[in-house]
Amino acid sequence: MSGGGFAGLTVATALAQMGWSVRVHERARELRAEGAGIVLWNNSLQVLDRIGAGPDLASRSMTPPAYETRMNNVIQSQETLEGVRWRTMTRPHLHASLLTAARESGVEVIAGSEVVGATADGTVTFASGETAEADLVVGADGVGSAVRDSLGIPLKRERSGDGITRFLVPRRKAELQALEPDTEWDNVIDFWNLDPRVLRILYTPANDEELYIALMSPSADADGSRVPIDLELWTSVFPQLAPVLEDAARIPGRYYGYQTTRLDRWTEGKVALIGDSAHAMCPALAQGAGTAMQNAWTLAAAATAATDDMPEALREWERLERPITDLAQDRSQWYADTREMAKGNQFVGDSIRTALYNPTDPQRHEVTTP
Ligand code: FAD
Ligand code: 5PR
Repeated sequence: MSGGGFAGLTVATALAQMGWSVRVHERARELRAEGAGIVLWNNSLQVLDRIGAGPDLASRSMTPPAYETRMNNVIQSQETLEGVRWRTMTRPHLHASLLTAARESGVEVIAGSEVVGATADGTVTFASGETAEADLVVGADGVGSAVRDSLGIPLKRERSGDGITRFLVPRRKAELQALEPDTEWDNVIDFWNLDPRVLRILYTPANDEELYIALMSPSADADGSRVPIDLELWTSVFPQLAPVLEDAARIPGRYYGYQTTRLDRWTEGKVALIGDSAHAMCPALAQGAGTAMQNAWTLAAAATAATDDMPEALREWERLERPITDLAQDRSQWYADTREMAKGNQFVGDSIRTALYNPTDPQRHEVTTP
């Protein structure tokens, strides 16, 4: 395994539980998640349940009463997502739950170990100059994947005009309530402003104490995309969020431009790619990590079921599993390009199909609707 992020830890844990001996090589010296908060849906929550990380995570995450969308502070929709499993949480909590599950399953996680490449026959080369042989190599090393690049798989990268800066700050619910008493501050609230200026704040409670906020602006807007944030600008547009923006302004922050990468293929011989290394996507539908964990599970199951021809088993895995990820990637790109999310009521039809998918259901490819 190259990479100890959400994809790498999930596939490692699933494989170990299926009887494999697994080693994760993580470049960073410290095992922890960067970034702020995250939203997960049924497709990844099913996988977390199956690998035993569900209860630990459930105690440190929440399901808000509704996913609300506002335009110029006017409510467009409050989607209660009846019957849909979804949870919000912090990235450090998700990472810690996965790391615990991995270790309890016997996965060996080696920090400070950088992979520089792999070959189709299952040879991995490390920055130290050492090499290792494996029956299966997984490139879960993120959007800049060294494993992917070393295989020379052709890819297309698309950058969007908008981007986002993310923060984890204290909830300050009572202060927010005082400023806007009629608001349900446990909701996810997507505050859009398109006219006269494109500025948006996605407000996501992650648990009782922590709030995830994502501040979006076009990269061409120098003040909107500045870090640390321009507090005066953001509070002038979103005065009801002033208490939490003041906290965010004290954090350095990093502006991240939306991007999508699409690969010709996800596998090469005994090597498979999952997560951002294979299918980095815009965050609109909150499915980057979700599809990473979904594909981690299905890859582990497909590799375990493989008889003698691993490369063929991996190709078949991609053929079966890729369309549902491509769908999320295409829809997310479309939302990022059009900003259609600002209209609300987004979690319907094709935009919720990937979220509802259950990668652990053995019958999943027989029951999909035409
Ligand atoms: P990463 O998390 O990037 O992990 C890769 C790991 O590999 C890292 O630990 C890295 O240090 C390591 N590594 C890299 N190179 C090497 C190497 N050469 N050798 C060894 N190790 C290496 N997704 C959701 O599902 N829900 C959301 O709400 C959501 N919100 C998002 C918001 C934003 C603004 C962005 C940018 C993304 C969001 N995503 C979301 C997407 C999600 O963050 C990613 O899709 C997910 O983190 C991908 O996981 P990964 O394990 O593939 O990659
Ligand atoms: N949804 C989520 C998210 O984190 C972002 C977006 C949508 C959960 C960005 O941070 O559209 O940018 C988005």
